[in-house]
Amino acid sequence: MTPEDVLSIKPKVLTQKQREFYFENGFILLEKFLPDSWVERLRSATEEMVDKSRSVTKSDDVWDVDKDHTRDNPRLRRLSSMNDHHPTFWDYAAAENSPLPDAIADLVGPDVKFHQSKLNFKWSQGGDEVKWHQDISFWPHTNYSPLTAGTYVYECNAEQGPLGVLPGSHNGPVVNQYNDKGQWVGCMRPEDVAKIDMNKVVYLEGPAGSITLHNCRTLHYSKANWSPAPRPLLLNVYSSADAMPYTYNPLKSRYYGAIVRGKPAREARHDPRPCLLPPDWSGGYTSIFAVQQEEDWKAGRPKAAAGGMM
Ligand SMILES: O=C(O)CCC(=O)C(=O)O
Repeated sequence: MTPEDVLSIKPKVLTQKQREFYFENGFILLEKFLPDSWVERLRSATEEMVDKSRSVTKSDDVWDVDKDHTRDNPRLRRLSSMNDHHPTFWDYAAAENSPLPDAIADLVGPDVKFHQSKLNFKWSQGGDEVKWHQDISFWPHTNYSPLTAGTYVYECNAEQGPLGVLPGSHNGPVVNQYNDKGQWVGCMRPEDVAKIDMNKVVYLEGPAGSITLHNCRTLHYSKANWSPAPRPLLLNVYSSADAMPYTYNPLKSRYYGAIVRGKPAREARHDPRPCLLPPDWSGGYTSIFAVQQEEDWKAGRPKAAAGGMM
């Protein structure tokens, strides 16, 4: 559906103004969108998972742990596909009584498909930055309806590394995310970052239960978290049902491709604009944190392992 088609359908939970803002700017912040009951459920699931991570000694397909992570002092970068690891997360991503998929339907149209999820912790006192990037070339689709919904489980203020977005960049080109050796680094080159007008960047801070929504072409980043509190951000990626991914998806989930609102597509919709391709990740991957720090390349791991499915 085009933005005009989406806008012609009555919204479920967003206002028409909010939808227009999203289409014009490529993002929107829904401050304190969630009722406290959802915030409490998500906090309790997050805390259970942090507790589980105490037995983790090194990063793997599920956990991306900080180098100082220990049983007594968990320090996490990411839990991949959190929806597969705690039922509350999937309820939130898909259930009839969750307001999140309704908000997505208001932006992509009534037929909504789930793509992937991760919980980025950005731990206190040094949780990694996420460098400037666009999401779509991590997981190209036949059209540009995919978007990422971020949920702040706790308050996120300026010191905690909130998401920073460049308004209108979703209408610009798809950027290069390979370094000058032709290696995938999942972020823009420094010389391209230098061209970004930082005065235009909008930081999406908010109280617990706030939702960030950004389009898959929108340029975004987040600074390191030097505050005393971690910043767990639940990230769920969705698209319209007629957007078909066409590269290998290393972020396995039993919910991959699930229709969470409406019905499956009969036809794929194709956007003619080109898209940068990621490497072939069929041999494995780590996470956006590892790939942007070039940890795999530095460790001499092979091409496929140096992926990083967001
Ligand atoms: O965790 C963050 O601050 C940003 C995450 C992000 O941009 C991503 O995973 O694509």
